[in-house]
Amino acid sequence: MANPICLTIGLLPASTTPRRKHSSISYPGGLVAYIKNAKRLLADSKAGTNPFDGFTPSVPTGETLAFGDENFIKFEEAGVREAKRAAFVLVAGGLGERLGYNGIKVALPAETTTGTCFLQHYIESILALQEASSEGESKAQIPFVIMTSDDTHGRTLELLESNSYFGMKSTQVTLLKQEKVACLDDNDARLALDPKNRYRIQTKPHGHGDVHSLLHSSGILKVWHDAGLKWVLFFQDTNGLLFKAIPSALGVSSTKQYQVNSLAVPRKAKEAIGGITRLTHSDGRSMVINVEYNQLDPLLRASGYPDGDVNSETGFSPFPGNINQLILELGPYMEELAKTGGAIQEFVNPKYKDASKTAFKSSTRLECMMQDYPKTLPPTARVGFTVMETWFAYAPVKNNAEDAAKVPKGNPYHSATSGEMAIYRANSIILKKAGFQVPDPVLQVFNGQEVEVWPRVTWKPKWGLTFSLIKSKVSGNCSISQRSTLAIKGQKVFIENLSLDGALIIESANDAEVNVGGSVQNKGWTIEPVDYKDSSEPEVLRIRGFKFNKVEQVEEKYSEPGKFQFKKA
Ligand code: UGB
Repeated sequence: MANPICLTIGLLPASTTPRRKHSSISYPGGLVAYIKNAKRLLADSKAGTNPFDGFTPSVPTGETLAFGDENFIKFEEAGVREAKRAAFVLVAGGLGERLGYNGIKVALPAETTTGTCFLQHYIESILALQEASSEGESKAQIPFVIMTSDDTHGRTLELLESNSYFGMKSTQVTLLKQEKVACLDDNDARLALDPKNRYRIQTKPHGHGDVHSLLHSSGILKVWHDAGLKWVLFFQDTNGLLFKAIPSALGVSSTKQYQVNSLAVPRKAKEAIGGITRLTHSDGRSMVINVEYNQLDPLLRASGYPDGDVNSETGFSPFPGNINQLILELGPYMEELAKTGGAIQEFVNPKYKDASKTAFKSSTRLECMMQDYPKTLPPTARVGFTVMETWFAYAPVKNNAEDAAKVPKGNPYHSATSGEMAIYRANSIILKKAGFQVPDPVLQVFNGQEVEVWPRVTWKPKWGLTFSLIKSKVSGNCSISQRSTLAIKGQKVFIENLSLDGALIIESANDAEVNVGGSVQNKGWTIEPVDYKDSSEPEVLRIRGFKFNKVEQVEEKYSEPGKFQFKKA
């Protein structure tokens, strides 16, 4: 097994950050070793060598959570308690080639009702957890690491600095930059030249698996351990729903004492997310691990499933879909990395020109994946997974409009269109569970994708961190019409007997308590289609295929401390 390249830039040293590091830790054995490893992996790929030789796949069993039931609430409460002993790690070094967006993905609005970008949403969610977790105690500061790459580092830093770290203390945030690796032109691992500068070697990111070696070599894990932290939560750049699943998933980790807990959702066959699989070796070894989406079908076909990756009678693949949200117990994680140095098994995935597999369509490189971490663990390690319902846990923004429109009917689009609509859907369903009357959605097509359009409901994470919290803020007879927009931009906003048909935006300072009720009716915000080819529209709107026309709204702002009543007759 080869070791990954890693380079660390520790930024903003503080109590929970490692000492600043400028030296690069290069690929063990340097370029010579990289090329040697590449030759071996390329030869295996050409020969069609089965990386799972000797292993038989089967469907594993894990914890299944249904939003809002008794079990879920119990795990949410446990998770919130544990959060003060957690650190968060966002892997955000990816180019987002499939999305084709010009900016960094974390700067994209998760939804355009408030325009909150993914990074702001993530930070505000971590801060809400921090607040709830240490209530009544001295405030913990949850550390937040962002793994960047040359493609994303500068713009991520700029986004943070120009927005005052979205309310987080700058000392809580550490950026670790992953190094790129050399691209390869052919099966002999000849180095590819940069098409823009023929005097340079072309490079690309080495994959999200670099995060383990970077955390290890930066020294930050020890700092966290010494500070009494217990959990490290890894997540990806564009999932606007994820933090609805975090408290309960962390609760599962702590209650079940999982050293590794992977979050999963029901998976449609051939969906571009890996499958959580039990692999049992003929020598008796067994592990529960992600099998990446491009490897699952051939593995199944070679193991007595002649149809490969297909849906079962449930309409889903029997293998839960990996959403690459990992919760690791810090102590055992550190012990393991001390042995491996954070090295993660590499792979290569060349796109060949034809069946002879002699030439590539474009250059390739070695990669590694963060979810392969458990591969080196002993069989005694407590490795589990938690399956969540997709509607509240997973709606990534990965595909451009054209590719999303080609996704087979019934499979998720994973586009900016579906990602935003999924947030409104989840929030509407949650409000319904909390007692609101919410009508059925209507179906509309944007950028060639048919999506459910629910009332456009958004709230700040500190308002609705958990289901119990949301329920405590909604009472009486509340209703919202399908064409409505409701944006709750405050913490202590209590909704009682509200009937909303139009647009209502409530903003309040932390020490203002606002009771909202009565009948609000206005022309509201209409949804207008935007053609993704229409260059007169901003890219962030083109990629989702719609925009809001803010015709009329009620907007109330409470910036002073005190108790307030907003009630329309
Ligand atoms: N990323 C990095 O930080 N560095 C890199 O070098 C590459 C990526 P993609 P992918 O949950 O939807 C993963 O490209 O790799 C970051 C899982 O492997 O969005 O195709 C990048 O910025 C798959 O099993 O996804 O597929 C982003 O935040 C499945 O779980 C993250 O890594 C799938 O995600 C993922 O990169 C999914």
